Amino acid sequence: MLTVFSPRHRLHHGTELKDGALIPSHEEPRRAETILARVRSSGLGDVIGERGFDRSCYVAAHSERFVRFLEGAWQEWAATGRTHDALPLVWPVRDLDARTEPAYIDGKLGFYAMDAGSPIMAGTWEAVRSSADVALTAADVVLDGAPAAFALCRPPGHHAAREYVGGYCYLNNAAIAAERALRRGAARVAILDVDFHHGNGTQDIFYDRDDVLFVSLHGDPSVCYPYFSGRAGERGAGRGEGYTANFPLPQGTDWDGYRPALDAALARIAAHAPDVLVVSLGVDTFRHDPISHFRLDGADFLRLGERIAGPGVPTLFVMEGGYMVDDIGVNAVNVLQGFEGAR
Ligand code: OKP
Ligand code: ZN
Repeated sequence: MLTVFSPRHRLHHGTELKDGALIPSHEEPRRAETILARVRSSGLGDVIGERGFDRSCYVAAHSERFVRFLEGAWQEWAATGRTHDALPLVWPVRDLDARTEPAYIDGKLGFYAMDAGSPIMAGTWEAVRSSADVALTAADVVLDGAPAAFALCRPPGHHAAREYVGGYCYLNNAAIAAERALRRGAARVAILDVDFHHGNGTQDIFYDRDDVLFVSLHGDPSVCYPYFSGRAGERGAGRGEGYTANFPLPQGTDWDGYRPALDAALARIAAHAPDVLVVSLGVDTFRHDPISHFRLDGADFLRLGERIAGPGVPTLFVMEGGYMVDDIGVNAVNVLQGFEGAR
């Protein structure tokens, strides 16, 4: 299958708060470079660059004012004389005013964030935009008739909601690709999120809709990030009722525990009869992932890809998480090769 990749991801490498210190983020450039190297050495297929897309493609999944904030945040921050990463420190929780956009950058940073996991630096917007363009380009490959494509996105996107960043994510690449599919004529889209963490942002964007089914397998949010979404009782709202399906699984889940939930997720997807399947592909379910708590091994990722091929739907893989960088290339490409071998 074709891979879409942009070297512009390198313009973003932020810091994160961990164990009382600001350290270089686990979401580092070497992640995408390692996957790219494995794509090439494995002979998966050709690698192409991203095309440019109009910002209306991002606004399809986000609000206009949120996209405007992302475009200008670094300039507003730098204009105050600061040169280090922009991070939020105040959030409008519960009965605080979560509707009115503050005028000052420090207020905006908290207003448009769920956590301090998505720092903004000088190159962040260009990298973020390139990541969304990678997803859009790969979506077009599938919509033009290819059975599958791989969007080697970085930074990831599934924690980014209609109006906030979080968890290393800024624009929701998978949601933007799903909107592209609808705009180009698909009647129904399904998103399968196999990243270890719940895709709260994708869920938020499609929660009240019945055209995009969102199905996620993830660590139980009562003990795993992002803590405040991903419970089994979250099933959608209004006409979207029944079009969100969450499979929270215990810490320590291995393939034997994962497979039945995966099969139930795939059965729900088949019932939706999607024209396009978007897979939010995180490989932080790996047993040696430094920030996650499942126990899949390398061969399990081949099996995961095989099963995803089951519904026989044109499939767009969008890269999300995975932080054991030495193994991320093999694990991600194993999913893609498992898929190719089974279809
Ligand atoms: C992004 B993606 C837990 C810290 C969590 C944020 C994790 C974001 C994961 N000790 N920090 O879903 O892979
Ligand atoms: Zn993750």
